[in-house]
Amino acid sequence: MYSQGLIGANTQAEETQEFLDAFQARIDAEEKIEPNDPMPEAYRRTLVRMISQHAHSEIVGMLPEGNWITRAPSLRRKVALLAKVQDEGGHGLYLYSAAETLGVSREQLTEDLLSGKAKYSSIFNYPTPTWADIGAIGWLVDGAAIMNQVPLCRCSYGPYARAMVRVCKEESFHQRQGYELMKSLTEGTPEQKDLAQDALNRWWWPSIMMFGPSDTDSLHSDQSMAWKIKRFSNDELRQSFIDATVPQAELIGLTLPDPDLKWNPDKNKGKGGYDFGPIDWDEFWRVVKGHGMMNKDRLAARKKAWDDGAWVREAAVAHAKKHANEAAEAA
Ligand code: BYC
Repeated sequence: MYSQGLIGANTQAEETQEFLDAFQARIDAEEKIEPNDPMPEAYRRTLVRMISQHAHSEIVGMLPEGNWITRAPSLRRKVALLAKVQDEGGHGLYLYSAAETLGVSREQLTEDLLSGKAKYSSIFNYPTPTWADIGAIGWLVDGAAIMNQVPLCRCSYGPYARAMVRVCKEESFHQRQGYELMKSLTEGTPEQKDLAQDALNRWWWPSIMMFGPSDTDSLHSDQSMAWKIKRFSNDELRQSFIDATVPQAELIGLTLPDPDLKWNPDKNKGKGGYDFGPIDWDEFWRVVKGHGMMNKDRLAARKKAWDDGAWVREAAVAHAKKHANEAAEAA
């Protein structure tokens, strides 16, 4: 999508009040900011943080589902799961390319992930012990991702916004395959229905946490919304996700593991919405800080893939150099 040739493009500007006001005016006029445009350093850093965190999440997100490819219960399920996991890999590559347009190399982004400096979504630090987890991830995790990412198609930074369009279309397919899988389990034997309920019990709260800390504790939301990187706050998106998902659970006869869940007709400016129970923010921060069930395994898998792939990167560079030399000699 983009070439590494953009790395090093000088987008820095002297951040006078006049420059900052003119930049904000472009944002307010809904103009897209493009890679070579001058931008405040904090805007660039926010995007590198967010896009790289998103890219890492897509790639790490291949691991919990990849765990089940060899054990999918039918050819149809295997093909769908393979396609989904492959899509996530593609999303990661799009997003790394979008981050590279901000002047940071993929090597640097990977180093930041492996050293723990960069984050990836908390949700991928939970294990997938049963086949029903594949349904729960598609339905809930991809469902939450769509809720968060559709507004990102209108993000002020052009490359991120454009990458999101295709990503959201694919996430929509992922969400449907997950929900259809859960529906099939609920229509099966009592044991299969129990598997689906158990997976929902384990994935519901972590999915709710994916949207990030509550608005009162969110560090970056205000500035990111002023820059139109984010269009809705973490709590607004979380509420929309809950409101959309509760009827889906009811339709397939599953119970959400929250005794406080209750329709409130006065919520959402009178449109109605669900009240829900307290979120365990201690658990969220524990997982984000590296102490979830699978954090160590996930990073170890990424490190192994990076180390094992060193020869491929070296060969690609050698091949490119050889061709560049041949082209120079022919000229
Ligand atoms: N996990 O100020 P806040 C997918 C961090 S992939 C970990 O509200 P912001 C999929 C946050 O980074 C889904 N950390 O931050 C793939 C910040 O710490 P730092 C990934 C989290 O950026 C495969 C601190 O908490 N989606 O869908 O304004 C298969 C304070 O938060 C989390 C994206 O990345 C978390 N859940 O808002 C299936 C979407 N939440 O960085 C599916 C793009 C917060 O200051 N990202 N933190 O150290 C976003 O929309 C926003 O970055 C967030 C957070 C809503 C996630």
